Amino acid sequence: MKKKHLIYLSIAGSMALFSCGGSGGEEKPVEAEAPVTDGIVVTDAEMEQAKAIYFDRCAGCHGSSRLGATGPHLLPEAPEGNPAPGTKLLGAAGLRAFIENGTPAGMPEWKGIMTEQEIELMTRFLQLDPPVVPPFGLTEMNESWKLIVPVADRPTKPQHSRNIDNYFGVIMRDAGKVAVIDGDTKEQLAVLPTGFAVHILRGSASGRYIYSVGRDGRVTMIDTYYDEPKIVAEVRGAFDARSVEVSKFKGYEDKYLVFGGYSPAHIAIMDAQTLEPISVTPTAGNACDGDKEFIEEARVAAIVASHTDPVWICNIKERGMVSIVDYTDPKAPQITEIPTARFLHDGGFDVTGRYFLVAANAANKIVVIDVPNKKLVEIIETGTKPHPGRGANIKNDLGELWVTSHLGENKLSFIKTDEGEGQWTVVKEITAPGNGGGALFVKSHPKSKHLWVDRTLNPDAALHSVVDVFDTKTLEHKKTLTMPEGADGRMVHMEYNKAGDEVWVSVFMGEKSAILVYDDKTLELKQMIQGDWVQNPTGKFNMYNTTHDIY
Ligand code: DHE
Repeated sequence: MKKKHLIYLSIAGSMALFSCGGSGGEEKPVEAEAPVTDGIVVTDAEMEQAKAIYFDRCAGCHGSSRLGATGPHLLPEAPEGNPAPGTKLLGAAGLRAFIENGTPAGMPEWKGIMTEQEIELMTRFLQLDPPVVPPFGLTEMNESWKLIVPVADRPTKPQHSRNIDNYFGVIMRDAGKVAVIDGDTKEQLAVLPTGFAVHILRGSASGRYIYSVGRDGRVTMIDTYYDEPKIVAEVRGAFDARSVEVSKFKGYEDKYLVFGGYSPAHIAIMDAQTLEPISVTPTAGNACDGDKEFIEEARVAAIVASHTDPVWICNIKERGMVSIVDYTDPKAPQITEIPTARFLHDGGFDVTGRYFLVAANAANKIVVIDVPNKKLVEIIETGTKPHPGRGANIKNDLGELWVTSHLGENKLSFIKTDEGEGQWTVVKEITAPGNGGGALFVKSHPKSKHLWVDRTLNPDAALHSVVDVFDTKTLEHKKTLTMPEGADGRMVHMEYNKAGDEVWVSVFMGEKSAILVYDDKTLELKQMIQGDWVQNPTGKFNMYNTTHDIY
């Protein structure tokens, strides 16, 4: 039996789920076929709810079209040659077991986060064919574009004497907001509505603007020259996205912005002063391991901007391609594709800024790219599902080392990046206290003697509510920092201040959200930032460190 459905690829439902305050961007109805399989009934209202839950909770790992990525496919019948069973074979009971308990390989347990009604609905929804994603291109982007303050009407110099370099942009994920905090005084300067579930922030090359990108594909541009930081432009680049960057090469500072779409999967270039869309390049194409497989859903994962060349490095997740995008002609960007490994996720530069290291987390590998020469250097086996964030650069007797944590096991891997014996190999592995993985991010700073790691997705509350600190010289474990009284939730994502003597950690997914500020020397808690505006904080981005890729 088939039934017509109006498909809204919107996030309105998921906003209700998260009790969001921000606006959700536009809805775009299209007619599409959404079959209802005999025996499994999903009403229209349930279909809308299930799509919103899937988009919000599942699409990141299993793909917008349920074709699989970091997680397996979730199609009713397994595609030929795919080892993961079809969802119809798993049935409601099998799907429920996965949803409720997660997996040791990194899928979180959703029991307690999703309600019983939501879990039950998903066990039905996932046995049906996935809904179709409507088109979204330059026309739709232009329609969504809002230039709130034209460049000529903006201040020509800061309206205040604060130290913008030490501003922190902090994502209040479930509120759909970004808070700007003065890192020197810890004063909250503004809490701005930026769209649903903002994922990351990046600083402009000049250090003036903050750009945010959300799961609703909205890019928001915040001007820090105002006494109270203010949104000056916004645009929607896709239905779903995770990454954004600006041009940083000399002569191109703050000129162009690149946006990576998850759904539809494309690279969009915009004017970095106004966010006016300039061009869109779909990322579909062949997989990295030959020309046998054409991949339509080729989502754009991490993006970094080279400081040494006029290029961005865009990572095409499902295809395992690292795309070097030359932005000198933004209307027709030259793209060099480097086949690497699947599925590319997150990464950062080595200490010199010449090499880019990215996790191919389904292959348990780290890929190294020589950016100026647009060449693959090495693909290094590290551990189960490496997840470095942007990684961390430290130095000790083993040399210059870039560090990654792992989602699927308790392991920190240290890759030697400087010349000499062992370059581009794992020269050391260590573990954190306790069992299992769940680490999402590592962080250090050139002025610090410490390496920090979280365990956010570990199922054990005793581990996901702490962060661990290691000595960068000896690589010995120094301290586990436990949840302070007055805060409750999981600890996630560390960020240094500009001076490199403070570390900010978020507490989210609990009863009492907080931003914890630690003294990096003593490892004592200096300050706990809370208030009704601190709602499930996730990523924190220091303006100077983010702009200059210091980690
Ligand atoms: Fe992230 C970075 C994708 C889940 C917090 N996340 C990234 C990047 C990608 C990505 C591609 C790299 C961006 C870049 O550098 O350009 N993240 C995804 C997902 O697809 C996934 C697995 C599921 C999803 O649906 O989003 C996912 N991420 C999460 C979370 O659950 C986190 C902890 C909280 C949240 O936002 O829901 C989370 N991701 C972050 C943060 C960064 C990030 C804080 C930036 C790290 C940095 O220091 O740059």
